[in-house]
Amino acid sequence: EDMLRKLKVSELLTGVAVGGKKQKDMESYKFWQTQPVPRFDEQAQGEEGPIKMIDPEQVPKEPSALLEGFEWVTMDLAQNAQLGEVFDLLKGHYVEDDEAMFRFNYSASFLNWQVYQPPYRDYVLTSDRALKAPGWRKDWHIGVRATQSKRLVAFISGVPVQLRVRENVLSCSEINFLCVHKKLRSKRLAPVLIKEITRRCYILGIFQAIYTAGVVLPKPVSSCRYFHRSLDWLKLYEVGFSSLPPRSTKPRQITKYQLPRTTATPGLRPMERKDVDAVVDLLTRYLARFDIAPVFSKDEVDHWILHKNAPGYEQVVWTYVVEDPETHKISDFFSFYRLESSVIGNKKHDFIRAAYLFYYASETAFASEESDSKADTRAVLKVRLNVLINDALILAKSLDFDVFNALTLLDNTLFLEQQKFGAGDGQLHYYLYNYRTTTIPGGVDLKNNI
Ligand code: MYA
Repeated sequence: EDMLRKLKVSELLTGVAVGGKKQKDMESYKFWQTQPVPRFDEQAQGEEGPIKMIDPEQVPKEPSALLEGFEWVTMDLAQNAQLGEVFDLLKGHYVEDDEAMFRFNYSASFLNWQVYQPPYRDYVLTSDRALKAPGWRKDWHIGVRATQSKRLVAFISGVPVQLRVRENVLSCSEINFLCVHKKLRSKRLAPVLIKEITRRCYILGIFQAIYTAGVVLPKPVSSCRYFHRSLDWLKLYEVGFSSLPPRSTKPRQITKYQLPRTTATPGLRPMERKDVDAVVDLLTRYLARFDIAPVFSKDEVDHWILHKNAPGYEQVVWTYVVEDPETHKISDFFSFYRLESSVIGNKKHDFIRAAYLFYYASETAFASEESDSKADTRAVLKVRLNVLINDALILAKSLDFDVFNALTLLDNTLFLEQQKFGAGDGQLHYYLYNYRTTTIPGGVDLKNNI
C-alpha cells in the first residue's frame, strides 16, 4: 500500500529481478560491455572466480586524461573543509527517487563513518602486504575539480572489505558515493571515474569490488527490494511518500502504525565497548548462514556497529544487545543507522528522518536441543526476530524517526509483513566487479546500503 501496489514478500524471492524497466540490451551498455563483469545472457556454470587476471605491473601509473577544464584530486576527508565539499556535492546531486521528490541527504557524520576509516584499519589490513602502501585510504577518495574555480564536481570512493563469496574470502573494495554534478551529466564522466578507482585498486593488488546501485547494470549478483515501515504516517503522507489506501482513513492509518511505548525484550540495552567480542562471535556465526557476507574483524565491528561519542558528531548508528540477566551472555543484537532524505519542494517538511535496519543476529538462528529440525529453528527465529524488530521500531520511534527501512536480505522476510512494512518501489541491485558466481535469489548481505 505505501508508495506502490502491494507486493507479496514471497513474490520477491523468486529470483533476481533482471529484466526490469531500466534494463537496456547488452550492446547498449557501451561502457559496461568493456568491463570484466558477467553479461546478462551468460550462464555461470561452475566457473566461479575472477573474470580477468590482472598484472599490477601492466597497470598505468597515471590517471587518464579528463575533459578539458577539469582535474583529478585526491580528497583528504580527515580535513573538515574537504569533507564539507563532498557533503555539499552529495547534498545537491546524489541519488533521487524516480519522480525526483526525495534525495538522500548524508550527514557529514555519516560520511565520516562511511568513507573515512580511522587509522586502526591499517591494522586490519596488515595481513595483506599489498595494502601497506602509505596513504592507501586517501587514494580511494577521488574527486574531480573544475580547474579554474576549483569547485568539486564529481566524486567516487572505496573502502576495503573482506568479502566472503560462498567459501572464498576476497579482498575487495566497496565502491560507493559515485556522484557527478547535475550540470556535467551524460558526458561519460562516470566511466572515467570508475576506471580511475579501478586503476587505484589494481595498483594496490585489489582485483575485485562490490557495489550496489538502484539502476540495472550487467549483471546483478542479487537484487533486493526496499521495504518501509511508517513510524509517523501522517508526515509521510504529507510529504507524498505514503498514500492513503482507497478504503482507509487518515485516523485509521495513524492507528495502524501505533507502537507500544516501551520495549518488550528483557535484558535489552545499548551496546557498549565491552560487548564487541560477543557481537563479533555472534555475528560471524550468524552471517556464515548466507552465501555472500563481509567478514568482520573485531576492529570493524567496533567501527561499523558500536556508536562512539565523538565530539562534534551526531549519532549515526544505534546498536542494542540482549544480555541474559542470569548468564550475562549476549544472545541477540540489532542495529540501525540514520540517513535522512531531503524532501524536494514541500512547504511543510524539509527532511524525512529514516532509520535503516543494519546488522542483527540471534542465537535462536541456531538449532537448540529442543528444536532440532530446520523448520523448528526457523519458526523460533521468526518469533524472536518479530519481537526484536518490534523493539527496534519502538526505539526508532522514541528517537523521532519518521520511517524504518529494510531490504529483503538476511532473515528480513520473516518479519517484514508482520511488522507492517510495505514494499517500496526502490530496488537495490548488488554487483561484483571482476568476479563470476551464480546469482543469489534472497539478497546479498552487505552494509549498504546505501
Ligand atoms: S550507486 C550511486 C550512484 N549515484 C547516483 O545515482 C547519484 C546521482 N547520479 C549521478 O551522479 C550520475 O547520474 C552518475 C552517472 C554518476 C550515477 N553505477 O557519465 P555518464 C553508467 C555504475 O554519461 P551520468 C554507487 O555509488 C551508465 O550505465 N554505472 O552518466 C555505486 C553508462 O554506462 P553504459 C552507472 O548520468 C557506484 C555510463 O555510466 C551508474 O552523467 C559503482 C554513463 O556515464 C551507476 N550508479 O553519471 C560504480 N549510473 O554506457 C561501479 C550510470 O555502459 C564500480 N552508470 O550504459 C565498479 C568497481 C570499480 C572498482 C574495481 C576494483 C577492482
